[in-house]
Amino acid sequence: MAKKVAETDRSFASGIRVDSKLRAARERVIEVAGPITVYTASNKTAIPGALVTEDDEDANRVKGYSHLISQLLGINEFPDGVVHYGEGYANAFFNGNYLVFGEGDGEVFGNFTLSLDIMAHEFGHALVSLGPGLLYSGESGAMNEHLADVIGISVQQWTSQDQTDWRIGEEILIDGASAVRDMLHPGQAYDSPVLGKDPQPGHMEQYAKVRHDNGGVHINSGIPNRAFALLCEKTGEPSWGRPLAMWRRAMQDLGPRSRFRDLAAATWRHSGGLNPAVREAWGEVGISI
Ligand code: ASN
Ligand code: ZN
Repeated sequence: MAKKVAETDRSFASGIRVDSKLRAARERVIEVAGPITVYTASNKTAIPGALVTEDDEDANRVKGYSHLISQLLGINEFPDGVVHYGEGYANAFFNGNYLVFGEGDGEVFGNFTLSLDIMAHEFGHALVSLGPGLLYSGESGAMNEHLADVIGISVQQWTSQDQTDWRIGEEILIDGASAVRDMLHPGQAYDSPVLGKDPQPGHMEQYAKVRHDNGGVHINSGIPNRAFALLCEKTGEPSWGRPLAMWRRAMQDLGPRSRFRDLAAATWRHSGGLNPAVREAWGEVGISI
């Protein structure tokens, strides 16, 4: 039943109904193995490596998270996962086929399987590559990053039923204070001697013209991220309800070289009764529709 609710497209428009069965499913997350098949790279970098054993904690978290992600998004097929990638590897990524997780360096970053929104973010990259195929550089790359964050935060907020937490990846930062990104307050996810200061802008006037990071894909994603968060804040709509539905539909209108303004226009076309708020949210980050 819960699965059916999540699978119908209508439910995205009306917001996911959270029935008690679904709530119970979330509480059992660690025990419920979702649709993913998980391998271990055994601290090497060959992908995928070998199938995990049942007592692999990292794999079991990833399996549980795949259940949540597939429930909210109504997805039956899932890319395979790889855990224990590399030695002290402080990142996670989607390589076009596999969702890959490092264990972290143990000093700044903990294990990358600890964060549901990071995993949902990587899964978001899989959706983007199957869908609009946004090129991973410059503005289209930043939009690729943004869409992955939208998927990440929506799964996270739906799971916790907490619409106030806009931070991505706080679970993997060992200092207990920082996060990888803050969608509502780009530029405020971290500020420390080890990490430096979060470079994300939240307005087109601060768009970073840089060469590194594929032309700032993890930097300029702050701009549309803030528009998405502002829309949810202004309307009181939970991210995982109508805003997520709009963004998923808008994604279908995009192509490899789309720009922020193309996404803004597409979300406006799919915004139904929320269109004044959509225009306002994009306007606040310097993108007029
Ligand atoms: N964790 C990063 C991401 O998914 C990895 C990368 O830079 N591709 O965005
Ligand atoms: Zn990413």
